[in-house]
Order: sequence, then structure tokens, then C-alpha cells
Amino acid sequence: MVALSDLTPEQHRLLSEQTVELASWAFGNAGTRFKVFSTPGTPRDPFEKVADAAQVHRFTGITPRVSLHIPWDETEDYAKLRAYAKDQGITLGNINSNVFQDDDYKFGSLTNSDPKLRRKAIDAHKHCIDIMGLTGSDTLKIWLGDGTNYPGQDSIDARQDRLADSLQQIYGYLSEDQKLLLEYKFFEPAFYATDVPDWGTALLHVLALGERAVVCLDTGHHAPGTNVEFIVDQLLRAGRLGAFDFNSRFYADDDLMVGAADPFQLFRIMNEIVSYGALDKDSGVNFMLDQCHQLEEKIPGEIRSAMNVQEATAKALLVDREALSAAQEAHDVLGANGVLMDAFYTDVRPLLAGLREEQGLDPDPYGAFLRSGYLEKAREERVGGTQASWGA
Ligand code: AOS
Ligand code: ZN
Ligand code: ZN
Repeated sequence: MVALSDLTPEQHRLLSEQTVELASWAFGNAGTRFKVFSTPGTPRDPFEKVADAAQVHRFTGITPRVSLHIPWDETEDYAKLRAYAKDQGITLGNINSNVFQDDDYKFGSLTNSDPKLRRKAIDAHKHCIDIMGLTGSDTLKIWLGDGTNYPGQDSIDARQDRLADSLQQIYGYLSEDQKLLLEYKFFEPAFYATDVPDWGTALLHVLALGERAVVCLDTGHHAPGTNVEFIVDQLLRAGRLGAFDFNSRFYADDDLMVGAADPFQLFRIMNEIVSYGALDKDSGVNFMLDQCHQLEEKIPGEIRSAMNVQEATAKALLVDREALSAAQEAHDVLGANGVLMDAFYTDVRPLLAGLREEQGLDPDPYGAFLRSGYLEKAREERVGGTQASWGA
């Protein structure tokens, strides 16, 4: 077992400064195509989602930003939402564009062969950029559902040309201090050929755009068995790892809590981050959650997830880098593996409890939130109106 006092000053700094960005849609109701379950107390508008996100930060101390999804979080007064977030102790993070829920985009959005529809999709992104100006967000995050279901349905190559052109136009609308974050996903909703299916395609597109274009790695967006930490290293080497959408999966894009299905994978990912020196907040990698809480309560689910990221990070920081290098140089296969496993099996929970106490937080954020009475109050107050759900 290790204690806070066992950390070097640098490890201590990195751990205390780490932040995780939340997603507004995590606080709405979620489900599958079979059923979206509703939960009493679920937010009915973006303000209530922001209030819930602020609770996660209040108890964990590491989630000071929340991403919005447009049009799900469309509101008349973004300045008001921004000020409200500030009052709650957080800021508005990335703006996520949504061009996957409109009949017009049935055959594609940024890749559509109909110039009018492609224009409409580009303009939807322009609208997101206008919102960024009002919310103070510096990143436009793009995930597309574009793709085809049958071989021959459309030209793979022509779709790539149209995508490149659309992205170029959108990139041109960004100001010098704004970034474009492109997310890939191997399938779903398209089942034959997704237009941005993998990190290679995403990387080629962002490289063509310019320095302020980066890739978002969603941990659930790969084929089973993919070595995700290898991709982390490749994107870091290219200087284009912009962000993570953390979640976990047993089968496809399950969007379950990060660290729930495979805590070892999360540790391996954080180990690559730490060993590359990319944990520092100035490294430009944004650690985000992209999860849906279908059965569990949402705020506690996000608290647990933020804690899981923090635990994996602490373990990665504890890897004895000198011993690891020495074993690697000596081609000591089992010794090197043993150094990693020692860190992975270390119980860092007391250390993190100490860190929270040092920051004036309850050492047990999950229990403290449940005891706070917030959920009971939300259930009582949030009656009437329509609960937010994934997709609204
Ligand atoms: C979709 O599968 C992606 O993970 C996106 O990040 C998406 O924008 C998000 O899940 C909300 O729909
Ligand atoms: Zn995602
Ligand atoms: Zn996803």
C-alpha cells in the first residue's frame, strides 16, 4: 500500500492537477434501441444538466468542465448558461456537433453527394462554432454517423473527397485559438463502411487540415482485441492525440463506466500517457467521459467513473520507470512485465483519499454525494417538463 507521502513532488503535482471533462448527455436518460428507461430527478434542460455535472466536480474535485451537444443542449441564452455554470463552479467545455439525427442526413452529412444537404451539415457546424464564441469553448468535436450499409451503395473514394472538403471548410471557420477534434468509430450506425472508421483515417484528415486539428480516441470505438494503448502511442508520436472519450465496453460501443469492464486496459492507456509525458495539462490531451447511464444513477455513475480514471492514473504514476527501463534494456521480459504489474496491483485508494483530504474534499466522494441529499431533492423538484434523454 502506498500513501500520499510516497509520491514525488512531480507525481503529486500531476495527480492533483489532472482533470476529466464530463458530457452533458451522461445526465440524461439513456437506453438502447429497445428501451430508454427514465429515472426520477433526471434533468429537463441544459441548466439542470450543468447543475448535475457540477455535483460531480464538487465531490471529486477533478471534473471542472462539461461538454455540450448541439442541438440536444440548444438554448436561447448561452451567456446565461455560461454564467450559470460559473456560479456552479464549472465551465462549459467542448461543443459536440450532431448531424446524425435528421432525416436529411440519411445518406450522409459531411459526405452527402447532394450539395444542398452537405451545405446544411457544414452550416450546422458553423452554428456550433458561433455557440463556442458564446460559451467560451475552444474545441469543436465532430463525430459523424456517416457511412454506407452495402457494398456498392456509394463510392468510398468520392465520400472521402467530400468529407475532406467539408472538414476544410469547417476548419476555416475556426479562430486561431479554436481546435477541431475528429472522432472515429469502426461501425454503427453504418454497418458496411463508416467514413471515419479508424485512427488512421482520422489522422490523415486532421493532418491535411492543419495543426489545430486533432483526433479523439473513444475507448469503445475499436474492434474487440484491438491494442488501444498502441494507438495512444501512435497518436502521441504524431502530436495529434487531442482527447479521449473514456467509457468501457464488453461488446461494441457499450458506453458503460470507464474502468468497469477492463480496469487493466485503462491502466495500460494511462501508462502510455504517463510514460510519454502527456499527463500534464499543457500537453493538450483532454481526458473526457463519453458514457450513458442506463440502469445506474447518473451522478454517482459519473463520480465512480472519474474516480476510476484517477485510480488508473495514480497506478500509472507509480510505475517504477527506472526499474522498468533497466529490465527492458536487459531484455528481462518477466522483470519488465513484473514492474508494470506491481504498479497495477497497488491499492491507490488510500493515497487518493489522502489527496482529497488535502484538497478539503470528503475522502469518499461517492458516499458523500449519496449522503448529501441532492438526489432526493432533484427527485422532488424536477417534476413536470420532459426529462432529457440521449437524443434530446
Ligand atoms: C458516438 O458513438 C460517439 O461516441 C460520439 O462521441 C457521440 O457524439 C456521443 O456518444 C454522443 O452521442
Ligand atoms: Zn465518443
Ligand atoms: Zn461512441
